[in-house]
Parts: sequence; structure tokens; C-alpha cells
Amino acid sequence: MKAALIAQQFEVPGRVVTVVRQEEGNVNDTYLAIFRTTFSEERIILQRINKRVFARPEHIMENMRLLTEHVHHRIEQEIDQSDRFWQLPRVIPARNGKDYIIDDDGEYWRAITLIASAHAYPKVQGVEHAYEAGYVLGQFQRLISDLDAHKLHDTLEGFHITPGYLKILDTALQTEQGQTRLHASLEAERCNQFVDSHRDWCSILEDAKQRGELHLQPIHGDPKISNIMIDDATGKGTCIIDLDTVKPGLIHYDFGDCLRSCCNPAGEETLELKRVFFDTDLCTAIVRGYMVYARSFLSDKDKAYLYDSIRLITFELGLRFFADYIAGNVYFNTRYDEQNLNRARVQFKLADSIEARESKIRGLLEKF
Ligand code: GN1
Ligand code: MG
Repeated sequence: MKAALIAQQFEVPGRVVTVVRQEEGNVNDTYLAIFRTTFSEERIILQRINKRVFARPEHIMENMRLLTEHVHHRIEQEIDQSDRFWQLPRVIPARNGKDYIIDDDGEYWRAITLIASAHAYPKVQGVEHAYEAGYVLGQFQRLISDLDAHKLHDTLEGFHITPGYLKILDTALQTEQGQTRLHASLEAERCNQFVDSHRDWCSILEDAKQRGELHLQPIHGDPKISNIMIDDATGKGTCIIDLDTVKPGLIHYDFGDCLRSCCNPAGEETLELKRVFFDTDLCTAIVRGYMVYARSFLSDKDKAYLYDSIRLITFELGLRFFADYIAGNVYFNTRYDEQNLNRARVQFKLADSIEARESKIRGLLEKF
């Protein structure tokens, strides 16, 4: 069904005048829909949820409604003490009374409000931007820290459980196609060697969880730099978007993901591998911003695993991209066959750079 017809089925005043496909997103399809009345215009975000990845899209919407209402309530309670105007998109109900519609092909669509006069950037713009990213993540984690994690559905089983991604890779490697793709290039073989040298270590956060040192809490799940919005007028962070992966998890997944994406100035899609490295000045800026709020809720045990989370989530994303390349690109959206292999090489280069700077990173984390 055409996206404009879908858009019209949500509770937005006026008529749809245009729907434009947005390029961002490795999993869902995103559109900007513009509605007009005789006297005003409304812009909203329309998204088709990828059922290949999310088996129960209605659970995503339940999580999203619960979390956004909780956060909106807290932001409004604290508005007078706040240093800025915090925002978070609102779920726009469909005219059928639900938070989504199912089209003739069985695809799920949802609509959310657009955070206007603000932008997210695919790559970090400098230390001030990095500080803001950390500040936004710390504030978001604080705002959701009193939300009962058990009330959230597990919308993506195994998400950020690193050893599980090893199993996915191993299964893909056992097929004929997997073997062909592995041996088709030196690059793929090198990626595989990098994975092999990290196998025993990669359960580090899961083991700490099993031992009761780390606990499940509500998490964002995907706080990469391109999901953090910066207010056009003030240059300050205003909100975090992309709430599909909100679910119970370790806050370390979020911390690690924010740092892996913000501290690589070349960005995750670069083809210039030599430009990929972990920038410790950017890291200092993010951690400084993050700790403004996080200092109050991080335990000593939480702090003990911060370095590992940066290294692990970087390695894990490389592993996920690599496994998907070997499996024939079935999970992440791609524009060309080797895109997932290139993405994996970027993350493994970054992980290598993190390992080379371990003592420096641990040292700077200890200062906070
Ligand atoms: C995917 O779809 P998008 O771009 O929001 C992925 C994240 C990765 C990210 C890397 C559900 O996010 O886990 O970190 O790509 N989301 C899912 O860019 O797998
Ligand atoms: Mg996402």
C-alpha cells in the first residue's frame, strides 16, 4: 500500500500532501509525512517496522507507549529546574484506536511526532557534540531508571548477548554459501580471525550478569550518535530518538554503543579504514557529559565494567555485521553486497584501536 494512504490512517489533522522516504536506518523504513490544513502544516515520522527483525511489532509499540508517557511525565515534573527544553517523540495513535496499523501485505506501520528544529548527525562533529551526546544519554538513563524493567517486553530476544551472535556466525559458516563467502576474500578471512581471537572473552558482561554483579534495567538499546538530536537554536542535545530497542538490558550496552559510535570520527560507513580510530579526547568529552547525571545512579560494579562495555559493543557490532555478510545479508539493510563486510571491518578496526588504548581509557574513566 502507498505510504501516503497509510499516513492518512493516523490521528493527524489535515490531508497528506507528501511522503518522503528517509535514508537513515539499517532495519526499519522511515518516511517523513507532511499534512496540511487550510491554515497549518504538520510533519510526522512514519515507519514500517521490519518483521524479519522484530517478531512482535505490537510489543514494540507497547514498550514505546509506556516509556514515552513515563518520560514525558518526568520531563514535565522537572521542567522548572531544567537547564534546557528536553523532548521525546510521542506515539501518534491510528484511527483504528491502536498504536499501529497493519496494511494489506501484513506489514506494521506506526507514526510518531517529529522533533522539529533539531538534527541528528551521522558522525560526531567535535568535542562539544560528543559532550552533548553523553549528557543526553545520562539524562535519558536517569529518566527511565525508575521504570520497572519487568513491565517492558523483550522485543528482540538475544539483543546484545554477544555469545549468541557467535552462534549465529557459526551456523552461517557451516553452510556452503557461508564457506564460499568466507574464502572469497582476504578481508573476510581476517575478520574471522579477529572474531576467533575474541571468542573466550566475549561473554564478559553476560558472566557479570550471571554472577549478580550487573542487573537488568530499562535501556535504549541503540544510542548511536545518529539517534541523538541536537537543538538547531542552542546547539545542545534535546532528545534521543529511535525507541524500537527499548527493553530490559544492561546500561553498559547503551554506554558502550554511545562511545563506539561517537568516538570514531570517520563514522560507521566509511570506506577509508585508515581514518578509523578511537579518539580518546572525544571519549573524555562524552564521559564528562554522561557523568553529570550518571554519577548518581552508577554503582561501583557498574563502573568496573565501563571499559569492557566499549570494547565489547564495538566488537559485537563488527561480529553482527560480519555474521550477516556470511549469511548473505539477511538482517541489515544493504545497498551493495559487501557493505556488511565493510561495516564489520570498520568496527573491528575500532575495537583494535580501543584495545591499544586500554590503559588510557581506563585511566580517564577512573577520574569520574
Ligand atoms: C541498527 O536500524 P538502526 O540503524 O536504528 C541496529 C543496531 C545497530 C545499528 C548500527 C534493531 O540500528 O543494533 O547498532 O544498526 N538495530 C537493530 O548502525 O538491530
Ligand atoms: Mg535503531
